[in-house]
Amino acid sequence: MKKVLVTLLALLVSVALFAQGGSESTGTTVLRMSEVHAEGYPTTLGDYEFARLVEEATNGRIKIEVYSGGTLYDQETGAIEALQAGEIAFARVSASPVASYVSALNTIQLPFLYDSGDHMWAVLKGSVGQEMLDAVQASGSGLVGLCWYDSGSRNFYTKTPVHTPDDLKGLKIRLQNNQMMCDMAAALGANPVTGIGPNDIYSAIQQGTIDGAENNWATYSSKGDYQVAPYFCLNGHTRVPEIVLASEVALSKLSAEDVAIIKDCAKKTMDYQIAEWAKQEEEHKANVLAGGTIAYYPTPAEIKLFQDKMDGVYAKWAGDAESQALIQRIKSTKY
Ligand code: BDP
Repeated sequence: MKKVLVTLLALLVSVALFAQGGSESTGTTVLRMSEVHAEGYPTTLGDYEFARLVEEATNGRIKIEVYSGGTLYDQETGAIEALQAGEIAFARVSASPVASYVSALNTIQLPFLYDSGDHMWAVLKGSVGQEMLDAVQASGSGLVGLCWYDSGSRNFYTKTPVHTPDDLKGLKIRLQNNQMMCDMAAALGANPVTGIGPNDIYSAIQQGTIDGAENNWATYSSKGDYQVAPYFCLNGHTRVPEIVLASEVALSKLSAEDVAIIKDCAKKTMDYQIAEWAKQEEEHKANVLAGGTIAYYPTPAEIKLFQDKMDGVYAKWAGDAESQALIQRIKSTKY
């Protein structure tokens, strides 16, 4: 009788494990992914879609756990270093801080480089986009570039109105951890401040550590920053794509087939994320405008005032022949 009970119990346990989609004997691998945005944000939705596709394509052998809201790393540089050390397997970050590790990425996020979102996507979905992902892997940084996500254009938001670069003079503006972006803000007359994670901008503005920051509609809205910096100047100084990164150390522990599945699944989530972005950008715009944001659309002449100050940035960061050739390819990309 005892023997029958034990056998029955063992059977029940194995059925339960099977229902969960994995057990030690089937070798489920759980991989962690870091994300600074909240649940429901377009990038976070992209992360979950990536996790879903990988789990489906590996019949549950690989599970990706998404840690949103910066719960693992509240600064993207922290997530990038964790990828390099193999502490986590994936992170969805902005391409901006990645350029500090893979300098080639600065060229594709130079100020006023693209005519529009369509232009940027024609570039990123074409040969340049793939070459840049390859450049991440070839850089020796320990990072592997999987795919691009949308993040619209970046604009200044402040406690006082900004219409032209003159209005930025002397303002302490939070920038992402990227020297080229700091040079851009300094060229416009602002005092760049780094080291503040995207979830801490609100309190930094409130406490007066900074006078403003720069970002897209969705981040400005979802982080609540519009409540403390109501002036949003749509100067569109950059288009910085998001990038899904993998850790070279983590991938080295998987089979070549599984790495290929992961790369393929990441690419398959791009159109989904881009569509979510487009939808939510409008919703976030409506949200902040209803919440008291004073949006200012600079005239073409005013935009030119911003653009004209970028010569030094281009000379320092894209003066070499390689960057010049890449800029040429980007400028001549049809869309
Ligand atoms: C947002 C990006 C996020 C960055 C943030 C920032 O989606 O990845 O961390 O900007 O400015 O647009 O730090």
